[in-house]
Order: sequence, then structure tokens, then C-alpha cells
Amino acid sequence: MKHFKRSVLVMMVMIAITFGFSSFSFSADQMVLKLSEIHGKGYPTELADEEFARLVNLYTKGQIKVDVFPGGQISGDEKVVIEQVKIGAIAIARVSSGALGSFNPQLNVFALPFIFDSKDHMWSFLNGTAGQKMLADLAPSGFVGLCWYDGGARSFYANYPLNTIEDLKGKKFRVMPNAILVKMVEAMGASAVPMGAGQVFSAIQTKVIDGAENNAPSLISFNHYQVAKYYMLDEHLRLPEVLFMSKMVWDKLSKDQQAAIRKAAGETVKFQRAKWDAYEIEAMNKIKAEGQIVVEIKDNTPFRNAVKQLLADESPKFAETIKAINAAKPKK
Ligand code: BDP
Repeated sequence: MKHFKRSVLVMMVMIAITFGFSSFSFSADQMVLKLSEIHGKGYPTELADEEFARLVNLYTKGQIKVDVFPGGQISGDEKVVIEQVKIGAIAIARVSSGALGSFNPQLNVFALPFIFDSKDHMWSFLNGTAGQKMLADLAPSGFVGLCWYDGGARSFYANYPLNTIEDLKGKKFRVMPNAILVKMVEAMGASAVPMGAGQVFSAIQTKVIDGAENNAPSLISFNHYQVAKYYMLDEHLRLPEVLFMSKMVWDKLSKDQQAAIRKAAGETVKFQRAKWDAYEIEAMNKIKAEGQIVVEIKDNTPFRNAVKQLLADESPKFAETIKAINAAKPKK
């Protein structure tokens, strides 16, 4: 008996060595896949991750269990998480396309300010052929794109009053590590400081930076509203969120398991969008109730003008996609 136990153990260790990854583990007939999420429990993308996990378990009849690690437990820096997914150390992640763009340049079209007119415009593109093809085109970078989620619109916030674009001049704003986002902030007159989301709170608190840019739900999620009291709604970016998988891990699954994962992911999109729409309003109300000064920018022409040259320089790299984005504009 003892010997039997030992040989089973040896076999399991050998399997682990053969696969060489901690992104998944096996029990008798179950594979466990790790999913990294920067937001905490209850955030719209985290709820979607949990729903995805439930559906994967259901559709694979328990063969695959997805373990969600929320709240940046694996890393508060999505760049680090993406690197881990690339080498198969983490099986699945939900990140911002702004972070993933540094690994798969086609995604940087979303880092171009004011590329979408509205939420409807973004979704009409993402759900269309060109938007879905972008998920498939993650493959050469070592990823399998599963689905898009809503990430709302991003605006600037700071620890000093923000009312117009002029107020950005000479100040330091955090961006995700992405060359286009750096250029965007510079075009608007400020200096850009790329860093992972996990460092932003203390960077604002210690005045290493003056502010950052994000959607209202993230200001709550990361507690940034506590250290940056001024929020200027210029809505310069709509960066979709993306759920994706390590191609190295994907390639080890059976065709049926792959199909089950795709089906599960596809079914969480509506779920996430509904959670997002409700939480976007709730988060904005909470921020205001907590005393944050929120300024609506009624006419964002000065912001659009500031990035005209940047768009002229960068757009040719994404000509085909931009054509599809323009064609997806909902008819007025
Ligand atoms: C939030 C995204 C999150 C990013 C974060 C950021 O949901 O995935 O990590 O922005 O700015 O909106 O880094």
C-alpha cells in the first residue's frame, strides 16, 4: 500500500515536471486553471470571471475547474500577469486591452483617444467580424482571445482641481505601460508616468504623480478617490477589457474542452455588460457621495484638438481596423 501511494506520488510529480507549469494542476480527473483578475470580489469583471468559471465547470462536466484569483493577488501589475500567461505559468487572465496592447500591437487601436463615439459604437465594433477577428489575432503573441468586456470610458483625476485641459499642463499623470498612452498624455500637455495599477494609490499619496486616468468603477476598486479628489470627465478613452488564455495551456486541451471554454466565455459577455452598466452608475454616485469633485466636460473639442497630430501619426498603422470601426458607427 505504502509503495503504491509513493508510486502515485512519483507519477504525479513527473506529470507536473513534464508540463512544468503551476498554471494548472490535476487531481484524478480534474484540471485546475488559474485566472488572474486585478479587481476585487464583486467588481463587474470579477463577477464575470466567476460566472465563466461556473460555466466552464458545467460545460466540461467537471473536467476543468477555473480558480479565480481576484484583487491582484497574482500581481497588481497587469504587465507581469500577461508575461506569466505568455509562458503558461498562469492559464487565464482578465486585463485591460491597454496593457495587452504592449504584447499585441493591433490592440493599440483602442489606445487611440476618441476612437469610439459611444459605448454602443464600441460594442457594435467588438461584436462584429473585425472585433472578433482581433481576438483570434492574439494567437501569434501566444494568447487565445476569449471575449471582450466593457471597461467604460476613462477620464483624468488628480489631487488638485481639474476643470479644463489647461489644468493638465506640466503635471504628472500615470498611464498603463503603453507607448501610445504615454504619447496621448504628452499631447495633452502633461508628463506621463507608466506604472502598474497597484502602485498608483501610494504614488498619488506621496505626490510622486499628480493624478491618473480611469473609469469611475476603478476609482472605487483601487480607492483612488480617497487620494485624488478631482475628476474631470473628458472620456478620452474606451479601452475594452479582455479575457484571454495562454496558448501553451490551450494547446494541451481537447477540442471538446476548447469548445466548452469558448462557449462559456461567449455567454458571460451579456452578463458582464449588465453588471457593468449598473455598477458604472453606482460607482459615480458613490464617488460623489464621498465628496469627490466631478466636473463634466460638455465640449471636449480642446481635448480632441490636442491629440489630432497623434491620431494622424498613429492611424495609418491601424488603417483596416479604423475603417471597420468607422463602419460600425451606429446610425443616428
Ligand atoms: C482598469 C482596468 C484594469 C487595469 C486598470 C489600469 O479594469 O484591468 O489594470 O484600469 O489602469 O480600468 O491599469
